[in-house]
Amino acid sequence: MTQFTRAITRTPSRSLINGITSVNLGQPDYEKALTQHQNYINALKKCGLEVTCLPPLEQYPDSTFVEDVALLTKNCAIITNAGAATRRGEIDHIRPSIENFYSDIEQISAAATIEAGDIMMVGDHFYIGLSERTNADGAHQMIKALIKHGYTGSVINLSEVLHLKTGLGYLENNVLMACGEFLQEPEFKKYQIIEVEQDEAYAANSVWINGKVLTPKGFPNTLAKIQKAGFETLTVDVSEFQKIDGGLSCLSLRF
Ligand code: CIR
Repeated sequence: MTQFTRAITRTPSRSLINGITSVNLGQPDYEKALTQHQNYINALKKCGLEVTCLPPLEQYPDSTFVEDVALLTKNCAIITNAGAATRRGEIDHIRPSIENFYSDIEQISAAATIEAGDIMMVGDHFYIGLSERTNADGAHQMIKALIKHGYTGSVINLSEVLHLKTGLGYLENNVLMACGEFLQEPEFKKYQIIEVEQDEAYAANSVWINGKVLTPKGFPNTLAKIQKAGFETLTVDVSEFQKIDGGLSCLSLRF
């Protein structure tokens, strides 16, 4: 079971209110987002992580979602190439902070696109979602880089949600939270599934960190299911990030 020691986050920029969105929940309230972000960092610290918080990037409204621009593992760091054109420049700003922790950094090359919200780690295996943001070439390059560093990878098709982890969260111990299209996925039959109902779909993106499960506030049925499965939970309000399609996992790189 992977134990994490560190996390990287980025303070939301004022431009956050113009982040890409597919939901109709209104614009985020910036001041509220800042408070929620601070509470999120505090929750990461409660899970035992040392958090490096990077400064806001006004030119990139979605740059607080640092998870998408890199994959950090015990063995390697791989910088992605965002599928969303407005997010591509974020990689140049994440690199210096990653260089503080990794000496050998891989980079997915242009034309191939992949966002790490589409990557779910299960032990030494990485599932990669083929989505609007992640193409086959991106997945292929990522799997090649992972194999080079002692891991394996495979692809999962998705069509209903933004990223693979929008509808999935691996809680270790063979337990997988799943919603919607992923409930029928043959590849996931081997896991103990916690089914997330459609009206609580946002809570499928809950995150296991060092024995605790971080889960978004406001989804009581899913919270009860996670607790019933034996996990200690920590709930954080991230309503302002939900308004621009951001889940709990995408607000940090954990390694
Ligand atoms: C975007 O569309 O890129 C952002 N508004 C949300 C990114 C969420 N990231 C994630 O789920 N890993």
